[in-house]
Amino acid sequence: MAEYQNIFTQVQVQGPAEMGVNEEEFRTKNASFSKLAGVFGNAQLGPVYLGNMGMISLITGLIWFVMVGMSFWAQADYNPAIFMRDLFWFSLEPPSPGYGLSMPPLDDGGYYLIASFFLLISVLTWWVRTYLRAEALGMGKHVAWAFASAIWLFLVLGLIRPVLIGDWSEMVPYGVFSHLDWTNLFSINHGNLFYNPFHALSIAFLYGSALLFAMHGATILAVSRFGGEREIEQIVDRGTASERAALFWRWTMGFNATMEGIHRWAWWFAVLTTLTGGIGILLSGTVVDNWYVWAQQHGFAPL
Ligand code: 07D
Ligand code: 07D
Repeated sequence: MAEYQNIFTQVQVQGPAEMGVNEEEFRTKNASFSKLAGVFGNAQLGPVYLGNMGMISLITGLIWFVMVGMSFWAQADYNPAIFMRDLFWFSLEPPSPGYGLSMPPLDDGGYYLIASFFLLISVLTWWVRTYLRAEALGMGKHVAWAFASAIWLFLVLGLIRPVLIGDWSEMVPYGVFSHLDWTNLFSINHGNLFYNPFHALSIAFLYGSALLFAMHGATILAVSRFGGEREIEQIVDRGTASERAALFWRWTMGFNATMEGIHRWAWWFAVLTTLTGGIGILLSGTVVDNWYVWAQQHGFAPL
């Protein structure tokens, strides 16, 4: 009756809350249960580890968020209806060009730079948190290093490239559509980013990540009736869900990943998306000004 359990047919069993190993002072003391959370993942919520890095990250992240929100609030002329109506169109802009790397007046990017400082601290301390929590659990640091790849692109966009060019005005504005306008303008300013091979690589890894995610997710769900999601117990035995999943791909494509290998594929595709992306952005305006002209010179755009 309760054999085949996936998101549609699952039975949620609930025991006492699992509080985790080594009670630590930085962990909250209580846990609760949510049936809805259980549909998507584990039904137990909490305890959560706070710790120094977590607290610094949350507080500085909140300061950034409130500073951006206060700017939007002023742009709405302190009118709640306008604030809600135009929320996606407000923008906290970086300094105007010309200030170089000096501190501009508060109302011409100075406030933006202070907010950016808090965002930087928030993202970096969250990275340290992922590293330290993994270490505390005796885990590998794979999550932290994957996150570091995203942070690489984030740092190139907002810190490294502006510093190399020597002007804070190169930074990305904080706003829903304004950051899309910035992205579009970046491409136009550098002669169409489609001719940047690192942008192309980044896209291939992004699309590849989606493809791998779909293939792996689908494969495991398709063998969940044989217990395929219990990966470790599956690897060594014959006739298991794992073996069927592998055979499925060997029969359809002539090649199959292993239970370990598929996760390495997924990790590398995701990591390479932002790793190659960051290289592409770093080169734009520093080494290569116009990617279309560059492509013409290198024989893959018509002269
Ligand atoms: C689903 C995990 C949850 C995260 C979410 C994002 C904030 C920002 C702050 C309004 C997949 C939370 C968002 C906290 C609120 C203010 C001031 C991750 C998931 C839900 N973008 N971008 C979005 C960021 C850049 C681009 C959405 C951040 C580059 C395009 C969201 C950064 C360029 C499109 C967002 C960043 C770029 C988006 C959904 C940082 C080139 C969209 C994101 C810090 C890479 C899409 C209206 C999402 C959209 C979108 C956040 C950087 C391009 C607001 C935090 C400069 C083309 N971006 N973005 O789901 O709908 O991510 O935009 O670098 O089409 Mg962006
Ligand atoms: C932004 C990593 C940093 C984020 C961090 C998260 C918080 C919030 C809160 C959880 C996303 C911090 C989080 C603070 C936490 C909560 C609640 C990752 C980020 C650390 N492009 N394009 C890419 C495509 C065009 C342009 C990458 C496609 C046009 C620019 C990707 C197309 C023009 C940049 C990609 C297309 C243009 C990019 C991003 C198609 C505009 C970049 C990968 C089909 C008109 C970025 C080298 C990513 C990059 C980038 C895809 C078109 C501009 C592969 C599919 C030609 C300026 N583009 N693009 O993972 O790396 O981002 O480029 O047309 O900077 Mg592009």
